[in-house]
Amino acid sequence: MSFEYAPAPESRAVVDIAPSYGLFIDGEFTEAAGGKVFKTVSPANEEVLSEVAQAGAEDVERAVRAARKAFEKWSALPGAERAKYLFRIARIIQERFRELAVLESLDNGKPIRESRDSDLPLVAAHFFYYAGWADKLGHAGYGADPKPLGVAGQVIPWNFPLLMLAWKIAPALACGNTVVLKPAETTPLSALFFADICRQAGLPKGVVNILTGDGSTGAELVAHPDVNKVAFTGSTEVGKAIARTVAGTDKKLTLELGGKAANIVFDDAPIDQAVEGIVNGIFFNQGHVCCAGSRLLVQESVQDELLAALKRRMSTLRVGDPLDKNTDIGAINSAEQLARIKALADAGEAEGAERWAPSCELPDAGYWFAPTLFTGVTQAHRIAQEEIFGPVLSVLTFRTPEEAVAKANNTPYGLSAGVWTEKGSRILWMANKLRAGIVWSNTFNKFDPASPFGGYKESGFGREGGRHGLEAYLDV
Ligand code: TAP
Repeated sequence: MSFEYAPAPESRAVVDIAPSYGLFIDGEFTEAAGGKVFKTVSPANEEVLSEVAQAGAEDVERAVRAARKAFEKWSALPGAERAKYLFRIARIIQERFRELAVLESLDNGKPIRESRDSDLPLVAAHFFYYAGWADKLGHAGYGADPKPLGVAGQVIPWNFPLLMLAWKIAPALACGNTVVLKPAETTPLSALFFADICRQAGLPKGVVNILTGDGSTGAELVAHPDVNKVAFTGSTEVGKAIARTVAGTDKKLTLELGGKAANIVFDDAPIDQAVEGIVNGIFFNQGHVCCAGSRLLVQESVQDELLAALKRRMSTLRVGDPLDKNTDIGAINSAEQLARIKALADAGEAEGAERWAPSCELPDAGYWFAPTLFTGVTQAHRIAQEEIFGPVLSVLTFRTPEEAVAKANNTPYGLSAGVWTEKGSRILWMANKLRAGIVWSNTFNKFDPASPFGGYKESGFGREGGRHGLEAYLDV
């Protein structure tokens, strides 16, 4: 069955989206030098939300130059002064909370409950947290007077547009760097609203510059010779290309790439609690999460009981209108991403895994995918190895903790993992053995600005968040 989706006018009214936006360079919105623009659409109904400028090489040049010029004064400000701006930005984000949450759900497709209760609170928390560090850098463990790097070129993905911006911009500014940030092509709007917030906060011109564009804009930015630091979050493929570009230069690089996390459930785990953790692990943000618990490893003896409970719970999930507070799973971010998810799910079936999804109504227009479960998955299957980045869970089984560790570690990635058991000693043993930057126990997808986040292997290197997140933006 299908139906037509249209956002409720009252929620749409809290955000005023202009028909077009320019690039944000040196404190001003400006057209792209080449005059090119592209459209950004709501993935929930394919409605055009706005037209934004497409930055080219000349715009990258202008933005980097503005950031370089601003660096001199910004880096010389006492940390306490920089902190004032960051605190101000954090407070404005709180004041404009509803507007930003609705905007993010419109442009990205994520449920408003998540942008309201997860993304936006974490965005504000990040600015508050790093504002607190700005005048204490000498106590961060990197020497008495650590220096910033200069101009940071930052490229972010579409899954948590404003949160990824916060993860990148807040520590960079706290340390005294200036930034040029490129948001993803499919979710440029919240970064442009953030530019407006920088103006509202009176941030000196050129300290933050936002260049909307496509992959070529990102490539120009990271290759620019006057960029001192490159920070990238996105696919492993693009991350490798960026590493090649930066190789042989003195640019500092941090990469936060893909993941294929194992969510491991032992037979002594409280089943109902584990089911909630599994659902949150894979269906949060439509599964567009680098640390998503996309592989469920369940101990064989509780497999039947757990899967029955999981299917019951999945049958209650509501897919649809991102602006409806009761929605659990919103729209897939783009037609391309939907095609990727479909192709990998089809590969799962073709390779012999068994596919299951609850019956659910999906809207006619827009990009949608029902929450899906694969059983009978083997380690060689593509759905056990490749990042699907969608609401698709691959289930594998194990008998012993050693087998669970071996299977969990058997992917090219190493970002996160979850362990569900009553036994404290087992949690510690597993956390040591799992090759994952983050290990959650009896919970999943918990984030805190004070806690460092990052991976091993093809999940990238460098840490974001916490004291460790400062290191990426200091000359240490
Ligand atoms: P990417 O292509 O990696 O996009 C991430 C960011 O990099 C976007 O801003 C993108 O711009 C930009 N970019 C693209 N090509 C570039 C280049 N050559 N040099 C510099 N910047 C470049 O990811 P995607 O295509 O959106 O998603 C593809 C897959 O990546 C997904 O299916 C998922 O598996 C994975 N992914 C992982 C993450 C995380 S958080 N680990 C996030 C997003 C995607 P445009 O948006 O304009 O292309």
